[in-house]
Amino acid sequence: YEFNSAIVRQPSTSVVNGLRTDDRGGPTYEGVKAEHDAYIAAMRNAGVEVTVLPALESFPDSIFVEDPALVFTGGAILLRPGTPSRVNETAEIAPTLREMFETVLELPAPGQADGGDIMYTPKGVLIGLSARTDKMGAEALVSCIEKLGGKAQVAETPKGVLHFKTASSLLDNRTVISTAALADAAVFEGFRKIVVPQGEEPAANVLRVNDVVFASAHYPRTLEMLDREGYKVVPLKTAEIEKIDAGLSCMSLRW
Ligand code: CIR
Repeated sequence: YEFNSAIVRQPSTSVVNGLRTDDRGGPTYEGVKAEHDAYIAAMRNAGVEVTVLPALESFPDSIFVEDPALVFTGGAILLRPGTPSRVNETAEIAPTLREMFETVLELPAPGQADGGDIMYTPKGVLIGLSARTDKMGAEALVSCIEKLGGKAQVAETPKGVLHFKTASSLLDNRTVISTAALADAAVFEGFRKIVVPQGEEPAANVLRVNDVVFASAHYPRTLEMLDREGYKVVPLKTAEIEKIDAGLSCMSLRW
């Protein structure tokens, strides 16, 4: 969670048509843009140099740059997002990554994996299986990560959430925050666990950036809990992006 650099992408006006599993009404472009602007400002405040890529009108979900790629200080991996409308987002971000990283690997077909299912931890990378990340994708990704000198293991994602990190996040080198459904997961054995209160499940997607934790401003019990645990919390609005199943980690690639 110590990052010097990040990539984000401006939302397109088509973001109002972003994918969602449960239609609670679409977000407004202005609302998403305001949340995104505040996110970029918070990243910069946390000491991160942010590269802002231009909006892509033909890809409503392309603001969520975390999904088509995976980055490490030593290289990047181009992923194969697990939903048709997002597959070609990889080709859109590839030139930027090839410019910024010397080593860029590609997840081989036909496996699929979304970055939202991937969590970096000091014990290695965790890859959650989900509707977007299949076994073939996860296993091929383990090999790619090993080629970059890392290690990885595959985990299950609880039913009913989009991504592994919709329900869990790394808070520090020994602590994860998660929903109750994921708290007992074998892959989190050995970690200290903070469980979000019932009714605040979306709050499990936080983003630790250097000294601070970005957390959704809409879940007061979780904010209080993080504060009590001694984390420096930066509350950020997520009401609009949540309408299209997104949280705080999705909006950047960090290294
Ligand atoms: C999607 O369904 O792909 C987008 N509407 C939300 C993606 C959220 N990404 C993430 O959590 N990494």
